[in-house]
Amino acid sequence: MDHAADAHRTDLMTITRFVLNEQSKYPESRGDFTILLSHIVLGCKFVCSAVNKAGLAKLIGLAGETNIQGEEQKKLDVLSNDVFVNALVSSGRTSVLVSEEDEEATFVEPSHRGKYCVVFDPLDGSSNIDCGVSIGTIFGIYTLDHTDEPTTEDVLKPGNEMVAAGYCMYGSSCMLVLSTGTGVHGFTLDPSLGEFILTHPDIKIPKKGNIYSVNEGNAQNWDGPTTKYVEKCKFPKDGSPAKSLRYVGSMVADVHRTLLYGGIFLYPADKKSPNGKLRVLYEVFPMSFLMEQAGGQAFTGQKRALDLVPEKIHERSPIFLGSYDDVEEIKALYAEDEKN
Ligand code: FDP
Repeated sequence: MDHAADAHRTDLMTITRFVLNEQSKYPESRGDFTILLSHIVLGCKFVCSAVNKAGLAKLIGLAGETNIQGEEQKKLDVLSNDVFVNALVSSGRTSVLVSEEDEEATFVEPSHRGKYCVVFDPLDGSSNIDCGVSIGTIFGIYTLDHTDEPTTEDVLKPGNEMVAAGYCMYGSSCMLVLSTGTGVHGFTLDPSLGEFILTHPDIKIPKKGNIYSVNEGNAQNWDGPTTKYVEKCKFPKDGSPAKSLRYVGSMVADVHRTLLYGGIFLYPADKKSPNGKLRVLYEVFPMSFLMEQAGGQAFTGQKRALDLVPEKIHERSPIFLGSYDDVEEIKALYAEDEKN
């Protein structure tokens, strides 16, 4: 530990201080968003601690199994869901919650309702949980624009209506990346303080990158433009160097790397999954929101991802997101394909 450097860190920009600063720019603001965010932050800290202790605490395993004390063990994703639902409901600032873990939306009791709707995946990248690879929580926030009884229509809105989005990555460090529509900012959890500290202000994705990220095991089922694009990444004909392939298989980790290093993340449609795999509300929208806020793009193969209007809460969509120029290339291939 660098104690000398630590001694100089006396003016820390915590995530709460950051959001309060933002809030002070809007005199009419009553602090509801700050309160909501502090509950999301609490959920992230809890899940981070559970993920770190997973092996020790015997949290890994099937939901429904019992431990030696005869207590039911919860799988990490079930536990994370409970933590976030409780944190969001108890914030008193939400009315509708959509979680990847729950088939139906949760409608908050009138006594606890507030003006926000939150869509989230409490623990994304579940296939990586049991081997200790980075996983994360993804969230998107809408405002409720009426005082009538809330319905699922309140979250079946295009991503461009989100007021904030973010993710928390439980990796070699725990990092929360957030956008409230004024750029993208990264906060790293200082475990000794229990606080997320601003470490990556105003993240901008490089205009072009040299990494592509995709599950190439699905290549035999891809459509023409995706096949051509990946071929171009590997065998460029314009003299540029071939791109490197990196694929963790946890969306949060793959998107985080893409945001910081540049390049493109693809989860395309294929013959077996014509709508791709990733979920519109709590995977595609929040990550697309962050990418655009960082200067990149997000495209579905047909349109700007944030312009999709979901019809169902667990709807899926193909997604291509990342550096502006890299996404331009895949857009051009789809446009060409449409002409033929
Ligand atoms: P997982 O199935 O492990 O939960 O949507 C979930 C997700 O992971 C994403 O995090 C990840 O990007 C993608 O699926 C990985 O899918 P493949 O295993 O099909 O590549």
